[in-house]
Amino acid sequence: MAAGRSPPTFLLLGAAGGGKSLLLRRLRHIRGARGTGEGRAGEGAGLPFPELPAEEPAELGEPPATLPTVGTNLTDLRLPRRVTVRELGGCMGPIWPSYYSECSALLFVVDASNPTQVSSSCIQLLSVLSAAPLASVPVLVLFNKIDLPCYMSLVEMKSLFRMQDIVSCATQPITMLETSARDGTGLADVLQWLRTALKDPC
Ligand SMILES: Nc1nc2c(ncn2[C@@H]2O[C@H](COP(=O)(O)OP(=O)(O)OP(=O)(O)O)[C@@H](O)[C@H]2O)c(=O)[nH]1
Ligand SMILES: [Mg+2]
Repeated sequence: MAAGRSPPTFLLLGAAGGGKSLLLRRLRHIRGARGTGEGRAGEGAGLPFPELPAEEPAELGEPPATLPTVGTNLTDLRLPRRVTVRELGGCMGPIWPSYYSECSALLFVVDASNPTQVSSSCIQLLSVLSAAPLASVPVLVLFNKIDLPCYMSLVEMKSLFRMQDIVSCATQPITMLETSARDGTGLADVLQWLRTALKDPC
């Protein structure tokens, strides 16, 4: 990357309460090794924990408290290449499109423990996928909160979302993962996806 050029920006979207802020806090915590993961959103700098091995579920302890994101939450991660992840609060849905033009990759979080949010999340996802500026960005759909006893499995979520139809109609490459931002399940795979997306940002 040329000196002084801004790092690519990845957007983190999804309905309110799905777990975007906690996910970002956890990713920053994992990447806090060597002081390289620095938040910019006033939620504290990278913590001095060793980087967790990719194959191990993250031992992250109790989750830090998060507040609903009113506006945007910017976090820099080094993977080791620097990327800026911009979370847009679920309540900011009407202004999400203003940020699409700066987006190199997209993460979309769905609360897999909340059946009442499935249809609205599905509509939001379809709307995001049909946005022209996002036509060729890689997309990662995260079915989060799988630590909760009532969560819907990946098979169930794929079926409820009709993901097969969505994937076959979408112009973007779509990857799906199950995660728990609470206990760390799947976060190593999220980091791996981010690294791959960074190699070839749009
Ligand atoms: N059990 C469980 N709780 C989670 C998980 N991820 C987030 N939460 C909790 O869900 C609540 C909302 O999480 P946030 O990260 O603030 O949600 P958000 O998507 O950023 O919400 P907005 O900023 O309002 O769009 C918090 O109490 C989190 O601790 C998870 O994987 N499992
Ligand atoms: Mg948030």
